[in-house]
Amino acid sequence: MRLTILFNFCFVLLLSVNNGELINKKFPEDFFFGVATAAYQIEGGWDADGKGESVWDRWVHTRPYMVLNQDNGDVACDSYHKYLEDVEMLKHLGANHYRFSLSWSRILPTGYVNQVNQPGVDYYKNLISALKENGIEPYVTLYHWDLPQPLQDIGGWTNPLLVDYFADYARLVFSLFGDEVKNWMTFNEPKQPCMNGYAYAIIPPGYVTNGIGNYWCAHTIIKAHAKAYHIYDEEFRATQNGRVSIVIDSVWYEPASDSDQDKEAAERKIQFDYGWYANAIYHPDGNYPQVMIDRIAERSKKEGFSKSRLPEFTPEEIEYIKGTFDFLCLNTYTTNLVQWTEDAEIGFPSWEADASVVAYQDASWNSSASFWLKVVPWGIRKLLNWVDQNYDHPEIFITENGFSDTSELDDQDRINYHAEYLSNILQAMLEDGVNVTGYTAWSLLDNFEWTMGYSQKFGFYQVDFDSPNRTRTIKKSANYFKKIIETKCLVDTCED
Ligand code: GBH
Repeated sequence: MRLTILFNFCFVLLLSVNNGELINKKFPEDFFFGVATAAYQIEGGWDADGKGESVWDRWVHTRPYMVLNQDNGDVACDSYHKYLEDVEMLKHLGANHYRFSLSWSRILPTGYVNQVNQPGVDYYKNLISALKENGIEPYVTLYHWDLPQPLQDIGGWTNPLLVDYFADYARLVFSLFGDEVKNWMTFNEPKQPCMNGYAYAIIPPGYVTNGIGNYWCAHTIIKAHAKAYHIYDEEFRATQNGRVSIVIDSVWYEPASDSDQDKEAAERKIQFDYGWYANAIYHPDGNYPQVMIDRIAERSKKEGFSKSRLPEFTPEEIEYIKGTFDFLCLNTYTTNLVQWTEDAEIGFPSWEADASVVAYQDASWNSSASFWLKVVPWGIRKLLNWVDQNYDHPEIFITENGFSDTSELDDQDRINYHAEYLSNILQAMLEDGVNVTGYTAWSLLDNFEWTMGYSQKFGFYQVDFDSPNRTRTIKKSANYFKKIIETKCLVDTCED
């Protein structure tokens, strides 16, 4: 009797998830499980071996108070020097793929293509070879927010010239790494730099241009993505046979009540948030969502502008941008509730006023260490269904999903998060017919969490940021994730 209790107790500890709520079916054998990072958040070596200055370097060096505890990414996890240790960790996990980003200014110190930094190229060549030797598929993002400073000095993403400069960079990296890299993502979460950088001024370039600059930022990025896609199509696809996409993030927006008004508001919000970037690329008709076009045009007119603050795509551009993805890459972490409200008064233009809805989180939802990240596992299933239905049943690859704490090796809450989110993903696949082919946990290791510095930890591995060695230590969640990758099963035993 005693033994049984003890056994059961250990059993529960080992399994370490509330099995009752988890689906006991298996993920398909060819499902991809991996982890993600981004260059500025892990590499360090900010000026090593000829690397140029990025907007993040400039930001943390000139306005250190803009990051919690004045942390910066000068050294970060020192992955520029310790990437082979990272590969060892990936091997331990049994990761099928590793999603990382290229630092544009490590490869092109000025941002322009006239000057290539060979040590930077070699760094990525070595990383990619080490991954391939170990059977880990590289999933490479070209832009995870670290714009070369010289391109900011000509206006950054509000300058349409960046379409061509990004295209030059894309062509170069396809030619350099495309024999090995078969999965490309042009941009990571463009909404984040466009909103936080061009509207809220909490990250570089620190502009307060809400309602105008953020719309131009998005406009340039969407066109730059499309151009890079076409370059791949025309110059590389035939010989390299890879695929290209863009990573767009969304939270799930759940109507706060059953009322038609709240439902309409929730739909409007996801169109203003996700559809803003996604519609032109993923929707069979292309272009911005009609609700954005109409509302912003109407408000701009009332505000006294001569035309809409939302830039227009020409009919040729709509055709050119539409369908520029080979699979759909989605980042998602959490859910918001949405309530209908009266339209904001005409006055100060902003994206929020243009949308005019109330979004909030339920105080009863479990928290992470990040104020915005509440644990709402059912939200991911609803979001997957929304994407499936709105964009014609695409192949969806989850490129980020994860949970923050404040550094625990016994990170049970992270285990529960991934288990419960994965369970809902599997239900979306098996019960709703959504075509999900991969899951990428954020993150391999604790890293520089932008405005929050090193205070919020997302890793399967802990990093000691006080030690010059940046010592990595495995967390309990790493072994849980390893087991999922091995067995394709979230619980102790799955039905076959
Ligand atoms: C992802 O963004 C990023 O791709 C990744 O780099 C990041 O580390 C990870 O999530 C975890 O955050 O504190 O007001 O600045 C997810 C969306 C956008 C959510 C920025 C947090 C910060 C809000 N994130 N947001 S604020």
